[in-house]
Amino acid sequence: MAQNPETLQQTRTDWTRDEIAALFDLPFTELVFRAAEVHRAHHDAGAVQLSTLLSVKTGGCPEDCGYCSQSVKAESGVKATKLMDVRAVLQSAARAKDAGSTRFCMGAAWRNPKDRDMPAIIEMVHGVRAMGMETCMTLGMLTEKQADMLAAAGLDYYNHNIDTSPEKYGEISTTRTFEDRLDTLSNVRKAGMNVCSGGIVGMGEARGDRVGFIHALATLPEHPQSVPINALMPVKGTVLGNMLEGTPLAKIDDIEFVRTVAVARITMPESMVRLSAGRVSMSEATQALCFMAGANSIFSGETLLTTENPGEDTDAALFAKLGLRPMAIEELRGCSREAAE
Ligand code: SAM
Ligand code: DTB
Ligand code: SF4
Repeated sequence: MAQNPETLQQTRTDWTRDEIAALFDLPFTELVFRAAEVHRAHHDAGAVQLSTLLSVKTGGCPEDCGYCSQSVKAESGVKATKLMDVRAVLQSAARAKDAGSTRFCMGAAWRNPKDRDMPAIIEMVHGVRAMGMETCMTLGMLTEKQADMLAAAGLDYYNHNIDTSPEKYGEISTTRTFEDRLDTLSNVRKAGMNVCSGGIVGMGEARGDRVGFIHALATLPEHPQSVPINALMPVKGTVLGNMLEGTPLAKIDDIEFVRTVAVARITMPESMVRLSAGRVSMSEATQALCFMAGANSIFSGETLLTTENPGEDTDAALFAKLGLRPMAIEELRGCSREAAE
């Protein structure tokens, strides 16, 4: 059978917006079929990685991201906390490992980490790494020096999302720029860590913004090794939660969400594409289409950072129904930069 050209071609960072728009425009079944081909050429389509999130410092964030429950500007009822104790973080990581997670992602609601926070953060990385899980952190903007410190501590991935297209970005956050996000990604890459960067679909953006969002990721100097695709979790009291409530834009169309996953898979063939926030409002069939279209990781457990997630039993039942298995840690080595070098 003749294969589609995307399946065989080299990984490219020279995608044009027109090419990406043309992928989005394909008939749905053709798009998903092509994405599934690319997926199979680069990954084991029968395995999905389980990742666990922990909010190690919640709320009170000085930034004004319109989607986020943790911004000081949001009236979401999320209580601000201090940075958690290292011991409590490691207990939580051990529970995640017991539940089958191979990746532990720690998030802090900061504009950027302060120097005084770094020793505890580094201890967290050491402790989780010693358990044999992949480590990921998302702590806001990083200087070159902070990125180097985290890399030296052995942090595998740093998550910093571009969230949407460069054009739409100013409507979503005014306290930082799209360029600021790219600068941190560059510091992370230069420090030798894997980049985790993706964004949110369903913030009332146009198809063209989704094209611009994928284009910005797929034309970075290197593809992010990890690409989380979140569906907006509308939170009451946030700018976007309030603005979209009761409108037709309150939930992204499932087919359009799957299209975004498929285009991410085709344009960034080697990356882990993560079906992230928003699964609580997705049917089993929509999630199955996301896996078909190349998503190969989910967040496990009942809570993301502050919002709801399906929970382990529900996901175990879904995996059983679909004949999927949780990815083992040994299967992940090929994705790490260290292994590639
Ligand atoms: N403060 C850090 C930062 O902004 O990079 C890290 C934490 S932030 C909560 C991590 C990512 O979660 C955001 O970039 C956004 O993509 C996603 N996120 C936050 N709130 C969300 C929501 N309500 N629905 C979907 N995704 C969300
Ligand atoms: C990402 O892209 N999604 C995760 C992780 N990176 C840190 C966070 C989702 C958060 C959803 C909203 C909440 O729970 O507050
Ligand atoms: Fe703060 Fe991150 Fe939430 Fe923006 S997304 S308000 S930076 S915690």
